[in-house]
Amino acid sequence: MATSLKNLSDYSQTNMVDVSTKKFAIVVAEWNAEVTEALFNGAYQTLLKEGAKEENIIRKNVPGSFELTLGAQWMAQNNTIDAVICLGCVIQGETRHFDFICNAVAHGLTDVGMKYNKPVIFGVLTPNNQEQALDRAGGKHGNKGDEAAITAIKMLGF
Ligand code: DLZ
Repeated sequence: MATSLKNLSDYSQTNMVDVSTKKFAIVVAEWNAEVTEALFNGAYQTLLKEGAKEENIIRKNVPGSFELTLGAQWMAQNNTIDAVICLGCVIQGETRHFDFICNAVAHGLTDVGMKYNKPVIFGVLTPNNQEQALDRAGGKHGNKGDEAAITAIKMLGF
């Protein structure tokens, strides 16, 4: 059975975090914007619900998921940012773009987190089609943007 993080209490062994003191960057890919806007709204609303202040949430757009890595690096290198949430949607198509983009962004975001020693969250959907994407962006399978925000907060309480 699939598992997911919908609430801070899910599987929690992390410490309580004063979310109101934390600063978040959300980097959003513009490809498949209907999906990524829904992911953004989920992440943003979840951060607010958990106590983040509006002025402590910075949004930046990048053209596509491939650019999330550099966008994340530009955010992570700012010492005032505590966590970076990266949101994208790469839909599997006929071309090999899918594998190139997914591999590059997964490795890239891992590297950024390691380099700057702070949470860099992989909120990138990799569905077979748009319908599957929307199911995971506020549809019947929830919103992975919410989960990305919860994951960031949990990592801050590590
Ligand atoms: C080129 C491309 C393709 C084919 N598909 C997607 C996609 O499904 N999702 C996404 O976020 N971006 C896609 N891109 C754009 C790349 O991420 C990138 O913006 C370009 O290759 C330019 O570097």
